[in-house]
Amino acid sequence: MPISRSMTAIVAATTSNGIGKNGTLAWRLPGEMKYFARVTTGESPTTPNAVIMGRKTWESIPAKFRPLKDRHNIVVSRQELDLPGESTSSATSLESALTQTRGAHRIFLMGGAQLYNEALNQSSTSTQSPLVDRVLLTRIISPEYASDVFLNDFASTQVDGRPIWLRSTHEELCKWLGWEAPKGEIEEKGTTYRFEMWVRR
Ligand code: FOL
Repeated sequence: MPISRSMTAIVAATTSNGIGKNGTLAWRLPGEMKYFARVTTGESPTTPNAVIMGRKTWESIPAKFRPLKDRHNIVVSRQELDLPGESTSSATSLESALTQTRGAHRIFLMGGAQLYNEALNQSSTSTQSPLVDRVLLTRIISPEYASDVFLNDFASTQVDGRPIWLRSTHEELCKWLGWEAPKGEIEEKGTTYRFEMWVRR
């Protein structure tokens, strides 16, 4: 069965595309985490959004925040999973996870590296509708946190000598979000970052 819906990947990455260390995030940025929660929850309580994540990402979420509230949590694992709560489901592949999102308003892929890279690679080689057609990237500008898992450099992907990912303007990001996100470099506890949006052409 062909996949009819695309997802938005949401990720925070350093300038060398590091996204985590020892099974968790390499930083603690409450303001950035609030952005993640607001974006993925959305503003439409009648039709919640879905968040799709890998098993290791699920396990990395503090137990008290899991399942992520007001969102349909779909966890991808080859093994059958026994998940708590009514707002959770398990899926054995990204494609299968997508078929379980039916009523969702927006669908977010929230990691980790294995799923991000699977989805972003597939979307660059397939002529079909891509699994991921938008990336909400929080670029951690400094410091360069040491990482042991990395996002592929999706932004450099070219097809026929042309980049397939284009960075949107801040205005386009806010329009898509439906609210005004902070523009430019944000400083939080000595860490500098920026909210970006990338879309597939
Ligand atoms: N994308 C971005 N931009 N930042 C992230 O930190 C991030 N993290 C993940 C995936 N995409 C991301 C995966 N890791 C929680 C914890 C870890 C996690 C994702 C979410 C979590 O506990 N979220 C709560 C917020 C709790 C709080 O306010 O501190 C939630 O309700 O979303």
